[in-house]
Amino acid sequence: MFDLGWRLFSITAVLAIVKVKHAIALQNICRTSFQRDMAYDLIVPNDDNFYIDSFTGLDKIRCCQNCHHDRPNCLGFLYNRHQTKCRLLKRYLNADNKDGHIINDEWEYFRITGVCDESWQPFNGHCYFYIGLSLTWQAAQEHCQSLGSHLVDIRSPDEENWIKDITSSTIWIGGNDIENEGQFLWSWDKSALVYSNWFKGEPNNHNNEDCMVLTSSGWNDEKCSKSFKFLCKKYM
Ligand SMILES: [Ca+2]
Ligand SMILES: [Ca+2]
Repeated sequence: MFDLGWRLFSITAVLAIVKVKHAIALQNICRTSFQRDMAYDLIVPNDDNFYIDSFTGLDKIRCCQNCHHDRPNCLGFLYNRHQTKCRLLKRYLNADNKDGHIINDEWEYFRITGVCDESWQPFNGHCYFYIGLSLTWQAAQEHCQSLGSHLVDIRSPDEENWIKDITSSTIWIGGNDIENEGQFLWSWDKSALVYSNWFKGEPNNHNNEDCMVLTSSGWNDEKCSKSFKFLCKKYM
């Protein structure tokens, strides 16, 4: 009798250890393969085309595991801690998605992380490539597009400071007011500037300036036909 009890205890203990090891492995996957993207927390797109699947009653680790198992289809997930809701995403959230979304501060957004290709430098879920060649704004944008990226958009002071650290002079950035004078948009996704750091007196449209540059003292509008070095940006 004692022997049977001891065996049952041993089996239970082994199963518990296996379970703990499995949980730790899952946590590691979630820590190394996914990154919280605070820029798009709270945003829950209405469009069903964003979602692979939705679950209720899962903890965050299980939600992450489901996304991990459905790679490469699953590019991230939205998790609501209070309602234990999990929504697997087949599209990245970006500024485009700010139309037709619900704002709800209970939702956290996690995206898959990756490693940047050679010559590209990682920062906060994106890869950046400084091109030390001076081109017109349009040619710079086309060059970035040929690399599967776009002329850099700047979404926060942190990002701007990081960009200044890896570039050394005035560079083109990816916004212009070509379509509507005075209404600057990031050209790759046509989104408005949520963050800006214009130099005093800028943008001044001096002799019809429509393309944006980043200088050491702030942003400026410049003639699109001028030539500057530039920085390309893409998602990991
Ligand atoms: Ca202008
Ligand atoms: Ca100007």
